[in-house]
Amino acid sequence: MRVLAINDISCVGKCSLSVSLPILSACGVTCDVLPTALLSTHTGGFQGYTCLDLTDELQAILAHWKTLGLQFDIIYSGYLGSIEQIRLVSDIRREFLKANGTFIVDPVMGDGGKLYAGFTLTYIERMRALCKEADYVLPNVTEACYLADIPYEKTPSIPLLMQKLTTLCPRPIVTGITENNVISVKYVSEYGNESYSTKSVEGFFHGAGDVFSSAFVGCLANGKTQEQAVRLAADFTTAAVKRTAKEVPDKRYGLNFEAEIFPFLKNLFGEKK
Ligand code: PXL
Repeated sequence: MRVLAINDISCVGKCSLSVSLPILSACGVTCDVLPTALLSTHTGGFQGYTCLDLTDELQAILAHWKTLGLQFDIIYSGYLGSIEQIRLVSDIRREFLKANGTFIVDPVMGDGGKLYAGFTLTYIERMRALCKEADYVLPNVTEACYLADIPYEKTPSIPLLMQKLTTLCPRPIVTGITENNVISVKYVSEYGNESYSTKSVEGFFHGAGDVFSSAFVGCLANGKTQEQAVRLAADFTTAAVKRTAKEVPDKRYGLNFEAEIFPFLKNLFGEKK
């Protein structure tokens, strides 16, 4: 099983590739990487971070890969620094995804009701088009509202949100919906709208979306169903968030997910979920 993770490398702050690589490897999956940008830290809360856009290098890497005839079972995209990179990811899907492969888009654009630095309305428009090519999209609630073109609410109307998102992608999975001490993942199955909730922890936890998405991909790569993958990934993320709330004073430095990998793997490989 070969997964291609397309995402940035934030050298410090535990998000994107520095989260996907360890989690997918722990899941027993080959994680090949296509780094979209190199940042000194992620952009959430640090001042003065550096960012090297790698678009030109991506073209050279892809040209080389073509000569190798590489094909992937799963392509999973995350933080894309520019509209040009969105177009490139669409090309990569067409050229490098196996005929029966799975394309998963985490439309990383914002959180807490706001877009991250550098993202624009045109970017959102292009991201909608990329979502139309995906088998699964994994927005948080902020990204979901932007994609669905509805005003941001912490707890939006789920039927409306899911109905709008399914016009983009048949299987939207929206993370981080908080209500009355629980945090839920809302998703769509063949039976309609579904929800999986765990106990919420007060506060904002950087990189939680990347931990969830990477674990979800790792579970699918191991043959789990969508529902099983949602549950396993949500339990893992919640456990990491709980631990981080107790152990990590500065939440910009990301989740202590490493300490929860072993229990996650026990659930993934050992127990029925
Ligand atoms: O975790 C999402 C993310 C990924 N990559 C970069 C980011 C962020 C969120 O702020 O800044 C560079």
